[in-house]
Amino acid sequence: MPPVPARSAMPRPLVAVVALGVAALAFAACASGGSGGGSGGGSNGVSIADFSYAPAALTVQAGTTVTWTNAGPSIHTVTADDGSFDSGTVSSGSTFSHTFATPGTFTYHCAIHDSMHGTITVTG
Ligand SMILES: [Cu+2]
Repeated sequence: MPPVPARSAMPRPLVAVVALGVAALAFAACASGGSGGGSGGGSNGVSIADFSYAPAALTVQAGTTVTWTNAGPSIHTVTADDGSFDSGTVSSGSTFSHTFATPGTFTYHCAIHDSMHGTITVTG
């Protein structure tokens, strides 16, 4: 009667839930891996708003062009700490792009606001 089928049916939904979870994780891993490794253009951006860079730390592959977009009302700069690149003034709504040809860690700051710092890590 009912007791036996009901008990044997219990594990199936649990297995399904676990399978869905694993599938979701696998999908997420594939998605992030795909956007990071493949096309190499267009998807590497840093937003400047509210006196900070977002994300403050970004990792890209060598040869990637990173574009900063000033999404706030104030003017900012994207200035390498070592002077290897400098946007000059980036006004509200404007962008600055720089191509990172060689691997390394590149720290930068806003020349106008001392508290604004960011890092681009370039992998080979
Ligand atoms: Cu600034």
